[in-house]
Amino acid sequence: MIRSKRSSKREMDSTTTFSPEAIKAYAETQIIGKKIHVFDQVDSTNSEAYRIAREGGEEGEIVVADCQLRGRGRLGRSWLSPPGANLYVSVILRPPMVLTNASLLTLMAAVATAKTIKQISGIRPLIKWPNDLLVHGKKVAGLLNEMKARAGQVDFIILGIGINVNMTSGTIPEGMRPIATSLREELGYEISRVELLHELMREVEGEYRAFLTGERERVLREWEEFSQMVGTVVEVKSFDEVIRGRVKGVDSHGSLILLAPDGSERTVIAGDVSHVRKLP
Ligand code: BT5
Repeated sequence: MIRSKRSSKREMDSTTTFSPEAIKAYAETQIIGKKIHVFDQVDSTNSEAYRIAREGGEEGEIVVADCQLRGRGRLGRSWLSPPGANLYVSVILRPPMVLTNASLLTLMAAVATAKTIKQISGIRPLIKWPNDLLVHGKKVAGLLNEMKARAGQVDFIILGIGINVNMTSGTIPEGMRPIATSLREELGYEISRVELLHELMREVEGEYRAFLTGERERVLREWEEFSQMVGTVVEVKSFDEVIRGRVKGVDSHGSLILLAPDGSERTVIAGDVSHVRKLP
């Protein structure tokens, strides 16, 4: 049943059709996408979702845009968001959890995004802690999670997910070409953004349900499988410090655990992994 729905969707959905009707049709999820806000363009889907959540938007509402005028990365960086090509999605969640566990949801979103890409394109991306998805060493997707808390409890979290789908290298500024790619660049053909979005909604819902029902360890193990960082030697730029060490894993708060050369253990809560090397 689902299969036939999907294949008929594939036929009617040209790879460039990204209409609200196509996006809203055939959505099979119960929580994620219970309400879908579709825009031709916004400053940032995260800013829009944050506004909606602050005004009472419910868990599972999502914001999707064809184009972002001021797509945001972390730490004030920007996210290249041309029209007609990629996915820019923000999901409102209201998990009953304390603030300190919130970064686990970044790992959960990374796993859901990696599974989506694998399912639709057959490409298995590598997750680079905390929020990058790489193919052949280049970034194909990025995550920006933002939240509002009250008295140590999460009020809402916005999962912001950007996937480079059909962007061609000609659209990517020259300076960014060595570090950015898209699924189309890797596959050599276009894929349907609508189909990718529906799969993303299913995967986020599946991972989020697992998360809520206490299967956090499973989500962490899936993250480790997709990241393949365990055992590698990395340098992490974290605030004003550069920390070197061998990756031991991620802890139950989503922090990266490193074994420093002196044998001590370091817990890194935020930062950029600037160098990854496999040791023999
Ligand atoms: C991220 O930041 O990777 C988070 C990206 C999140 C984007 C989504 S789209 C939907 C939602 N709404 C938003 O406004 N944002 C989210 P960061 O780790 O700081 O990486 C940013 C850096 O990646 C930039 O400084 C560039 O070097 C590079 N970059 C920018 N745009 C890119 C793109 N489209 N593809 C690959 N790399 C890009």
